[in-house]
Amino acid sequence: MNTSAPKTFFSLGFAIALWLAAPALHALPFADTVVSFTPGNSSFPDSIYGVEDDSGGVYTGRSGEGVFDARAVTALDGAVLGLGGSAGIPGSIILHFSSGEVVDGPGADLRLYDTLSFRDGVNVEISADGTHFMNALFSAGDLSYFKCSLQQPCAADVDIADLQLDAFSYLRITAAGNIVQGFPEAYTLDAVEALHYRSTAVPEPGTLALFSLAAVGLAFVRRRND
Ligand SMILES: [Ca+2]
Repeated sequence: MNTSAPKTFFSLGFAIALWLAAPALHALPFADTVVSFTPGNSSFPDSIYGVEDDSGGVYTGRSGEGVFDARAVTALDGAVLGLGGSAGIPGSIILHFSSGEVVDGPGADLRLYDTLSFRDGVNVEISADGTHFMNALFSAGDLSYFKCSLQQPCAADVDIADLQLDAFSYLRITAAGNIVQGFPEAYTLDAVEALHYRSTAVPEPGTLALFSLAAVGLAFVRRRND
């Protein structure tokens, strides 16, 4: 009697179920919502904040000097928002993870991506409620380095291990330290990624069904192997 065929079938079913469920479980958690954006003041009347699109057609939002579009900072695609702020008030943006929160894990927990030219200075504050923020990172930047790109992003990492906050879903990014002048001015943010994340979203029915299928398949395979 050939018993290998059913086993193979259920193993395959289990593998497919896991494969289908994986994208839903491990979708890259980028900050997906812009709560507010306050452009900085510029010492150059014609070189201010705005969106620079170097995505090669991937980004479909608006771009240009003096333009703000939330889509520029909610996907890692080579489209960036220059916050502005070479004179007076530095530009500042508040972002939110709407379906979960960043938590503490080994090493860095949050990563900012600057993918355009200069390694601009930046200050990062985090908040659990969107109202009370605490300092989490200051990076002075380095304007002698100007090779930040989508292929080789300039990352700014935040580790919350030593902060008195176990989890957060809001962050405020403010131009600071060394600020480049000229469009797009100051810190050029592409996207913000959670490296350690706890989802608060309810799994979709489809995902649950796939898990059930996987569990049944696994139980069946184990029984046959006993
Ligand atoms: Ca982007």
